[in-house]
Amino acid sequence: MRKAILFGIVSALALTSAAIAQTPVQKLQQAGRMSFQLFDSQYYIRIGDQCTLPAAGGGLGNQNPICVVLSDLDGDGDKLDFQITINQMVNSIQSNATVTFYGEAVNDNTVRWQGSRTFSPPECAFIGGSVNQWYQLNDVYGDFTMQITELESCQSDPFNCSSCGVDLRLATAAIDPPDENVNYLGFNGILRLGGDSCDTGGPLRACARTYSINAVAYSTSLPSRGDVNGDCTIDDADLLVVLFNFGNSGDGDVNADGIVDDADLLIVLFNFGASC
Ligand SMILES: [Ca+2]
Ligand SMILES: [Ca+2]
Ligand SMILES: [Ca+2]
Ligand SMILES: [Ca+2]
Repeated sequence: MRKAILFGIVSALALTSAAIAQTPVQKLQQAGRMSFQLFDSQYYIRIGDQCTLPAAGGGLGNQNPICVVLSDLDGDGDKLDFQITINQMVNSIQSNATVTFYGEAVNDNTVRWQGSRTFSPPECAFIGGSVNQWYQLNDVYGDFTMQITELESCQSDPFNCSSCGVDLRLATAAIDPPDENVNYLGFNGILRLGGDSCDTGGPLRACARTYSINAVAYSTSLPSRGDVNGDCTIDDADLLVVLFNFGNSGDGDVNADGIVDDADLLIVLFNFGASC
């Protein structure tokens, strides 16, 4: 009997260390959200049939922060995909058409997001700011990689997406000198110069890209540590969810292995009382 109890404790401890060894990418997936902002980044606009003639360039300016929901939109098992509008990508483009970005873990703390969409017929959007023209948008695309750092302490969410704090920070790498083919978002289409709609004005093939983008995001490790009900604290309410769903899947599956079991229970117990 004593031997059995001892064995139980030892295996529970082994299970605990195995169960809590989640990577930053796994923690992000369990959080299921991130607060994201694109800061001032280089851009160019090129014109002509092949979009080879430089027409404009400089700094894009800081874009508004956005609250991104992460889920598994392509069913590959990675809860790293998100959908945003073109206007959320670049605020001067007045289109609510959506683009889906699919995330892939490059390693334990790095995620690469790629997305593209072709519009047929073209998406008609007014571009404000220095462009100030109607635009027939044919393609939108993006490819960027962010690295996750675990913060030493909990901070309030700088972008105000959640009342819970954040302890994961994501950032694109600084690319110096800027490289057009690293970490970019782009738009290809036809400007209608001087027009008052997408059907009037002089058509001009124009391609825009912002590159070596400076993007920062925040998320939280709390759900991966046992905050099942999302109230920013790991306590008896979370424990009850795990116990209530024991043996099932879904709510209470803290380590996202498809089943609510003693591994999840141990994670909650191990982090009991933590909050952020
Ligand atoms: Ca996925
Ligand atoms: Ca994926
Ligand atoms: Ca909780
Ligand atoms: Ca589990």
